[in-house]
Amino acid sequence: MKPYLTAVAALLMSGVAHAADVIDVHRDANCGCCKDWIKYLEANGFEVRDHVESDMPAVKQRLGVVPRLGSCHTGMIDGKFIEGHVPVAQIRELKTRDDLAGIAVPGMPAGSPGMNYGQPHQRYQVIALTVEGRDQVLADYLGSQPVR
Ligand SMILES: [Cu+2]
Repeated sequence: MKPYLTAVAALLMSGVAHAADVIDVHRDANCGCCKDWIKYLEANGFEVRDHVESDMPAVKQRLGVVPRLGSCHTGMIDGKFIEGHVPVAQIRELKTRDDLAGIAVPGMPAGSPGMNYGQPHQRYQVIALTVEGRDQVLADYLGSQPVR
């Protein structure tokens, strides 16, 4: 390969390697923990497009979040939802799973990413919704730590 072609190829490949994954986050204007989750995503290399909404229940319904999995904000990546304070490990897993419609941490458990306000950490699960509409447990956490 000619030197300049090698340089172009290297440039293209570095562009691919560094392209950040984009997450669209829908949230209410007054949600502080939603903003803290956005900061957490950005600190972990995701690019966030922030959408302030006036009717989150309507947004959730439109994006396919079933009420039993509901939390505060709703993220979207590659057409799949990320509901609530989901850790990045499961967001990366979601990207590889075309059998899933989305993932969720229902409620707002203390100690989950973006929910660190000094309360004792709670146990919680990351739950996936399959495209067939079934729940599937992806992970168990205590605060920011996986539990097995
Ligand atoms: Cu929250």
